[in-house]
Amino acid sequence: MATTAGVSRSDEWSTPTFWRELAPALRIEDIDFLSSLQLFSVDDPTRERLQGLMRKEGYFQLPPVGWNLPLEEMVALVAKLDAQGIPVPFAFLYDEFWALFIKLHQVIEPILGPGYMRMPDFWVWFVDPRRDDSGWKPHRDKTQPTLRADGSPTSLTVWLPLSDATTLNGCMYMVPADRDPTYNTPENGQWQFAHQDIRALPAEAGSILMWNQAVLHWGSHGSPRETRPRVSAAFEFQSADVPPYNSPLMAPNTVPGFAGRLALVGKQILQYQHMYPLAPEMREIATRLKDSATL
Ligand SMILES: O=C(O)CCC(=O)C(=O)O
Ligand SMILES: [Fe+2]
Repeated sequence: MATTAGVSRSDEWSTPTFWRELAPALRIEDIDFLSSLQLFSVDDPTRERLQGLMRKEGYFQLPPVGWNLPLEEMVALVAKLDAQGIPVPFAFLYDEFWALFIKLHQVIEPILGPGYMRMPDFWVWFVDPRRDDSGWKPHRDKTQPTLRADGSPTSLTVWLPLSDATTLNGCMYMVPADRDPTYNTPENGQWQFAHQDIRALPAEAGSILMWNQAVLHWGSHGSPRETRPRVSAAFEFQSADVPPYNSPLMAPNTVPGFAGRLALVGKQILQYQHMYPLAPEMREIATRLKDSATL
């Protein structure tokens, strides 16, 4: 049932004006900014090391890099969204959140191959340990086969901490592929790993984590002893030579316009509702937004 409040909120949320006023320090459809981003470069030995880690352990982590993006303002925006009861993936209305992933082009391409695509799958987390929040429970991002014969992936998840992710505010945990007896087997729904093989992945703000979509991982439960929330953003990508895992796929150097971003945010809220209780009013808004533009 459409409630009046829901309709007026989704009307308000449908205009860039509302979002520009909410976060004046961030950009929306600043074409000059988006077209002049400096991409990180990766040398040959690093590329080979990362490809090897992705095949062997199923993931890698890189220390903080100089993003040349306003990470603190991005964290402040996510906190503000959360405080106002706005689902935090609305952060992807702002250019800076797309810029993060565009800048990683040369890190992603060697893993997935030329012509790789961005999937319409992204999320943002605000894990507040003071209110007993957790990250996402244990899962594999895909249970169908997503690995080539040599172990390299046809899809991956890029996960970026914008604040420090610690063992007390819900950092990621991983069962490395080479320690997981059911990894890449038809029994991958049964988890048989040894507890000692679980790896904590604390990560400073600005670090880079990437994992293939077959590894088992989760965001942990925070402790109220920690006061700083864990803020992170993730996006998924796939190789060009396998059928789309979701649609619409996007070229990784393009960014949808404001209307397309709104529709994509609506899609995310609906497709990840198994991870969060979704209030009927929010489901209504997400549906309206998803249907508001052709994806
Ligand atoms: O951040 C989390 O808690 C979960 C992240 C995750 O599972 C993913 O991005 O694939
Ligand atoms: Fe995941």
